[in-house]
Amino acid sequence: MAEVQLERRGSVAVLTLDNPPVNALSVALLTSLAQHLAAGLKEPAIKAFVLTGAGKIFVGGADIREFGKPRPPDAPTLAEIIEKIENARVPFVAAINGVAAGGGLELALACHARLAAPAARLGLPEVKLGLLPGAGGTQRLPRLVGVEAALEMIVSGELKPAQAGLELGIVDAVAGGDLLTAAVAHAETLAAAGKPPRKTREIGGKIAAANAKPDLFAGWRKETARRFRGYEAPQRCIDCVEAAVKLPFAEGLKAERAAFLERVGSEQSKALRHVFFAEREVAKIPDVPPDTPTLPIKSAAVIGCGTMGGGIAMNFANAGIPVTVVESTKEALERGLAIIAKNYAATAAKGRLGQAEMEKRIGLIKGASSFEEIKGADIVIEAVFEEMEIKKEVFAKLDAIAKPEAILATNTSTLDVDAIAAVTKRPEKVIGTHFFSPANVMRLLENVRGKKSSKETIASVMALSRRIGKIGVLVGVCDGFVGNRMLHAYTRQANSLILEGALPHEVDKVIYDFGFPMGPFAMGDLAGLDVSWRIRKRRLAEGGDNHPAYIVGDRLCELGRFGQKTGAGWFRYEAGSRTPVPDPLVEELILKASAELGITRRKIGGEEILERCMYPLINEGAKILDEGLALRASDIDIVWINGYGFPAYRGGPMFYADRIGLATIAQAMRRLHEQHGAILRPAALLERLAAAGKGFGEP
Ligand code: T1G
Ligand code: NAD
Repeated sequence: MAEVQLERRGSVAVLTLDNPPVNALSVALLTSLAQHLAAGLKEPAIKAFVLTGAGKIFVGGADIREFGKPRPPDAPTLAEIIEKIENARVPFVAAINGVAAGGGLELALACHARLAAPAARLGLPEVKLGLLPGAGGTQRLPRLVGVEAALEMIVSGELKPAQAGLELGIVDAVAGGDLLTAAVAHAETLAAAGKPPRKTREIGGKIAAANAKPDLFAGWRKETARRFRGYEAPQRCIDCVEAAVKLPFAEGLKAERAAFLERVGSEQSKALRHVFFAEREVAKIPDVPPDTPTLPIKSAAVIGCGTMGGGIAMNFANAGIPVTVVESTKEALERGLAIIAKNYAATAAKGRLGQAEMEKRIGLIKGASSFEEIKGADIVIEAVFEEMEIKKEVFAKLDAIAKPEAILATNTSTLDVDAIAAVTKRPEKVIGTHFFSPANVMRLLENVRGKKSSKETIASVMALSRRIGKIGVLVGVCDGFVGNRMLHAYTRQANSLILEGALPHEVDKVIYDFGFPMGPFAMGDLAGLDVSWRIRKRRLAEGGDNHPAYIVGDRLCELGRFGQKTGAGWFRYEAGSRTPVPDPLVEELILKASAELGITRRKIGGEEILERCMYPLINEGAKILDEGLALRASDIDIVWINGYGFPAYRGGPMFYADRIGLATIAQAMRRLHEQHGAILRPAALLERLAAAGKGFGEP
């Protein structure tokens, strides 16, 4: 039950905010706090207050689940409580015992002093929820840390460690010993000083300094528009900090409040709040309870040190786990290890990794050319060529050599994990761990559950995903799993559109403007057109349909145009540049293919391009959900946001579909089905939910 506990320590009242798991400032907690304040501030024997949080967290902010929900009319607001604290007759000291985020930090900023535990972290991450600090954070933080430091914290939403909080001037001290004791002593000192408590709102020096830089905000708006392209909240944050500089405190506070209320109702904030909870839901597997035992992973091995293997190995080293990479030849091994060292050196050169830490990580990666050397590994991840026979051969050898409890995982992007597991005597220990390129950077990890993967194996790789800094999403076995299967539906339509009348740069512009980092053709050039060409040829060899949509893509590959790595693909690339340049030769190939297929080219507008690319992708997501190959629609959103650059401020494809309305999407799919045939038949689940007036997000 959310409540505030009161403990008297002499003349100091300690108020502990208790609302597990993160002491979110729910209506219930704020009500309890308001009651204690009302009583305590009337109690003359109380000379000071200390605020702290129960457990390991100070306060995780306002209760995000309550946004947009009706509030009891007489419920106290955070802003009202903050006013009471800042204007109190006695000093308030915040004892920041852990994370102080959002409204939690705003509460601390209203106190008259702040002490932090060494492990505490402080920040205003509201912008990540499409919001802005709505309880004085944009007005009080600049007064404490200066305008530019405040802009950096509020626009990025990053949490700062306690020591940085001290250096910035947010906290007055980092308490090495018992925090509460230090805070009570500090409160007694302030009370004994007999001076009116220092109000953050009255600290003006650092604000005034900003007036000397007239272009400050224009510069921040320009840079922020580039850094957070498409996101609305960062700009609103800048508006509010500017108000702190340009307006008297009370006016600034009003401006912030109005901006905050506009944000709460915005589509982008609804989408980003959905993403916040979706990122936490992915870890919950209905039939794998949280207390399922997991295999301790103390050492790892990676088979194949090519494009993916090297990045995968770096993830383990980055998490402090010793890892051995095995290659088929000495040259390939040396090449792979050299690329790893080069990647680390590049990160260090950007100042994002210290020399000692770099050497430590490289030291954790060992090369080997025989499987014998990895027989002690707790998990082995295979990342060899995408050929079934080679993978089966590797798994049969691993099964014979690896210790019985070891997990054997495959990084295949399309092949049947069950077929691979079947060549081992431990299919319960086999699972897919589908990383995304570059594997040491992309946050997404599709964990592919085989028919026989045990709950322990699943729980172990889901826990490992978090440990190596990935978002693990559990998916089922099918061709391309969740991400690549939907990608296939999307790129197929993009390829059809250029045969019907559009050009690659036109399609890419629509998708770029929608919020993706790049369109499907530039993305193909980045990933390498030969990768999907090889998969198409395999599918054809397995009796798959030879749809003409890829006719131009195939011809580019036959010409050796594999994209950036060959200097040309759908676009041309100047030496040393990654900027796609439209190429008349490609346009010629496209016009020729249209003519060959007897297609009369037509003008295709942006709306049609967007619909034709996004709706079939969503439709494929509906099929995947219906087949039970994804646990929730929000899991699909997390796959697409973290693996394919779907704009998070649109919530992911399934959330985006729900905002448009499934009836609209179903109707459009029916039209596309009529025009383009069975490949675009509306998914049964889409039709069912549309008919029921429901969304993918509803149970
Ligand atoms: N409200 C409601 N639920 C929350 C929550 C919050 N603020 N923060 C976390 N949870 C839930 C979360 O969904 C999960 O639930 C559980 O708590 C544990 O979370 C006026 C308007 C604090 C750093 O943006 O960043 O204040 O899945 O797994 O890894 O200006 O949670 O178990 O059911 O993330 O230890 C601003 C959000 C709010 C911070 C802890 N605050 N939280 O990380 O735990 S807006 C934030 C976090 C605001 C004011 C404005 C992290 C954390 P479940 P967890 P963690
Ligand atoms: P790659 O060709 O870059 O690397 C494969 C490496 O495996 C080569 O270095 C090769 O020497 C080595 N190898 C082959 N047979 C071996 C054996 N028997 N023992 C040891 N090493 C062996 O390929 P890649 O792009 O890294 O792809 C590897 C796997 O990851 C494939 O299954 C692919 O589908 C998958 N994948 C690739 C990407 C991507 O974007 N490239 C993304 C996700 C998954």
